[in-house]
Amino acid sequence: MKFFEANFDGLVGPTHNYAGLSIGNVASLSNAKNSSSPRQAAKQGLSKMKALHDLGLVQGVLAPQERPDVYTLRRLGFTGTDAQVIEKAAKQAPAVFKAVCSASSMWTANAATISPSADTADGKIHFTPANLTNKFHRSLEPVTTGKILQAMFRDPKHFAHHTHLPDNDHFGDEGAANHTRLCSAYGKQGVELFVFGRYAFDSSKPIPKRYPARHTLEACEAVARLHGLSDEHVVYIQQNPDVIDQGVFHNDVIAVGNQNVLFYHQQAFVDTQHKLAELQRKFGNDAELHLIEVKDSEVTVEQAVKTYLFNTQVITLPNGEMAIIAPTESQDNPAVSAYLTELTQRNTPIKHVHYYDVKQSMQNGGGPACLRLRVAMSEGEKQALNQHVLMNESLFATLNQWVDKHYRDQLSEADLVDPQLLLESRTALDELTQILQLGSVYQFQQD
Ligand code: SUG
Repeated sequence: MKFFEANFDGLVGPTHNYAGLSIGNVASLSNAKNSSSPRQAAKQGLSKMKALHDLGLVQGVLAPQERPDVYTLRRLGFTGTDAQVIEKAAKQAPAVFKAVCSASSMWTANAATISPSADTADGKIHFTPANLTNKFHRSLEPVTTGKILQAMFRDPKHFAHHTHLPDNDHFGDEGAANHTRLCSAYGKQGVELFVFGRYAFDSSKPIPKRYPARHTLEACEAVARLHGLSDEHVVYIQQNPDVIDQGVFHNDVIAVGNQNVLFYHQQAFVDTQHKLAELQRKFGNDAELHLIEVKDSEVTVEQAVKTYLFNTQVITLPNGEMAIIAPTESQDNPAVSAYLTELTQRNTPIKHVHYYDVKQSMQNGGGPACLRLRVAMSEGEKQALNQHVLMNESLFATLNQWVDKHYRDQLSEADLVDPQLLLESRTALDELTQILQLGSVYQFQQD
């Protein structure tokens, strides 16, 4: 049977804006208050999806969420019509209001953790939406994320969905951004690598001093239990607290893996040698494991954070060779682009580099890898999922037209208060649920 990895990219929502909401995420803070282009952002994302489809990969679309989130504002005590709720919140609690306007669900690497059927005890693909407790604006995502994932992966014969972990910092879970699966082939049992920032119940362990560690070991262990993974095929690694303090707020800003390749920076982890030895042992000898370590002398952590060298997608092309999907920021930096060119000439499976412009997302700290959620699957599992979310020529054209029809070209902080934006967003999302045949996944569709 044929197995492969599919990527589901977040479609950027109509309220994409720069609000400086993510302490610890250098780009988010440094672009705060800049005006954004939701239309350009959505189109940049669609172009990357189409490019991966054209490279021969299975590519899907994950729908955005409804923003501004007036339901949360009502929970927080704002009353009246939707327009009044928005106006009062913007005036009385501007920071809260900005948070409920964020289009952050676009970074679907944080949507969930997914374990493919080859790894799970019951032979199903398991999904756990991430609770994203560390940032208020992101903690609003998991319920709708769960509904959208269930509308895409409906068949209970193949797909098992879990509720997100308890909403508390002790179980802070940032999803697949801190999870990598290594395997000799997509259909074979793999090793699932969970990376965490801190221990929730042990204060003797190291933690960052400046920026938050969003994800806990205990959250990783809970997801591994829920998914029915065997201890012999799981490795937990702590992220180096010093790199979190340098702006590495998720592990996918400093490491990325695919099949038998782990590409990471020398400073990414705590106890690196010991942990990689465990990984090598659990990976076994079915294939050569390529551990590609980037030294400080080649690329500094600062350069990696600026250029998102590691927030790249390492993908396997239909001919078996691997390609790196990198942002143009990596191409524009001479040291980083020279590194990538040289990497393709080495004796590793990575043979190509492709650069894409996702600047609208990058300015909020989201590179190519943040925009995608990976699901390793078989042809049979692919047939069981909602076919309307899969990218092809026709969906690409339809979604571009949909963006042109509904999205603003420019959005500033002041525009978020316009009650018309909520109506535009709802009209757009209602139409999108018909295009993608998701059913009623949004709260406004249930009112
Ligand atoms: O959670 N930025 C996101 C970026 C997520 C990137 N994802 C991965 N690395 N996988 C975050 O920090 C900024 C929103 C704002 O400031 O307007 C934001 O939420």
